[in-house]
Amino acid sequence: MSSIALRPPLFLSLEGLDGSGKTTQIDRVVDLCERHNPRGVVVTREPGGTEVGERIRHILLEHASLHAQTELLLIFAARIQHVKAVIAPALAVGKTVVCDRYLDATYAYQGYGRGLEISLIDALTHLFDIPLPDITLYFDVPVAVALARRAGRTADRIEAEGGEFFERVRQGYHKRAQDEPKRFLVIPAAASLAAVGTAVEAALAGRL
Ligand code: T5A
Repeated sequence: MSSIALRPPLFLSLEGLDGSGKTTQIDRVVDLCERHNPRGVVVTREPGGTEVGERIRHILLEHASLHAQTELLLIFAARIQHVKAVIAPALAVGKTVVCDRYLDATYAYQGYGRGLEISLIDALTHLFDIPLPDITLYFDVPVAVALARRAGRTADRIEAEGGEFFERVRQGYHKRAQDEPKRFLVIPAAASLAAVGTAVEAALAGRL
């Protein structure tokens, strides 16, 4: 068994549709992680997390039009920088990393949403040695709930996609969760704020 398998779960990602409520719950997740790791917690996000990553985020979310393959490679460029400059160094000194969106979003949005080959995302992941999170909290909501929560807010380039796109994205997340049931903790996130918070605590109990 490798030494990686022996370390406690330190790398957590939060995933879900735009408007699923994951960012609202991140402070609770961070509090729980801080209680279990005296070395500290690094909170970060994708796309972003570094100076260059935040610049790429701006292009991804605000540029009028991008080819799907350009979008994918920009996401990987930002991710490589993020892994090398932030995630790997933090994990190496025993800190917990909590990341608002990460690799599963690429499978869900670029793979299932945009229709790019899953094998292409697999290949980039292996080529650039992108680590998987230990735990992924997936906030599951029907598309209609996510859209209603975003109502009245100006949509960015990806949020401006229609309901069918987000149905495919949700299917993509479901497939990822089915394929990796130990890593994915599925949170029924259409419930009230308090109920979702309780579900997050219950899901993480005994896992940190
Ligand atoms: N992207 C990202 C890709 O396409 N590929 C990738 O590989 C990656 C990494 C940016 C975009 O990038 C794309 C996906 C995204 O489109 P982002 O910055 O995480 O990703 O943006 P969003 O997911 O859009 O973040 P949001 O803040 O919009 O959505 P959240 O975090 O899911 O939702 P949140 O917590 O902000 O809540 C939305 C609203 O709902 C309310 C909140 O108060 C808020 O108003 N709310 C609730 N209301 C009722 N009941 C509850 N339980 C609620 N929980 C929250």
